[in-house]
Amino acid sequence: MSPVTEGNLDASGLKIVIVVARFNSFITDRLLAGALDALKRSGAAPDAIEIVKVPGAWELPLTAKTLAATNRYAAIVALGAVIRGDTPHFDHVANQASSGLAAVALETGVPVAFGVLTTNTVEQAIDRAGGKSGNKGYDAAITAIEMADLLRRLRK
Ligand code: INI
Repeated sequence: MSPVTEGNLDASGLKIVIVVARFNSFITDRLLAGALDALKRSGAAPDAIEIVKVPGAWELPLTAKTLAATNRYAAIVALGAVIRGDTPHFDHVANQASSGLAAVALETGVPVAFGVLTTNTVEQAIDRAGGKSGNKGYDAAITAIEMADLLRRLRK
């Protein structure tokens, strides 16, 4: 049997920072609640979780990069809600957030979980922020915990 390495879901001892956009806060507040619920259920100590708020999803990558550079965090959870309007603005913000956050993880080696909703409608966002399609903030936080532990194991 070949050896398999994977991260576990124990957040005890992990310092995690959540960066959350205020834009569409009626959605991102729910994503934040989901992320905090996941971290607490996974054993994170309350004082091991930090929250940083930014104006919108556009600001997430630079903020995540700044936080990653401090070397204080095992993982970053990025939360936002980009909802399509009638202009191409959506595409610019959504692309900046997704490609920027991916770049931060690759450039810094700190895992960045992508909890940014990019939806066509408000209803789709509500469904994914604690509605019928779950809570993507919760899911992102679980992924952050697993990746933090996986990278710790791989670097040993
Ligand atoms: N920011 C979001 O987080 N979601 C959006 O849907 C959104 N739209 O559609 O405009 C949005 N725009 C603001 C953007 O993130 C920046 O904060 C702003 O452009 C200033 O840099």
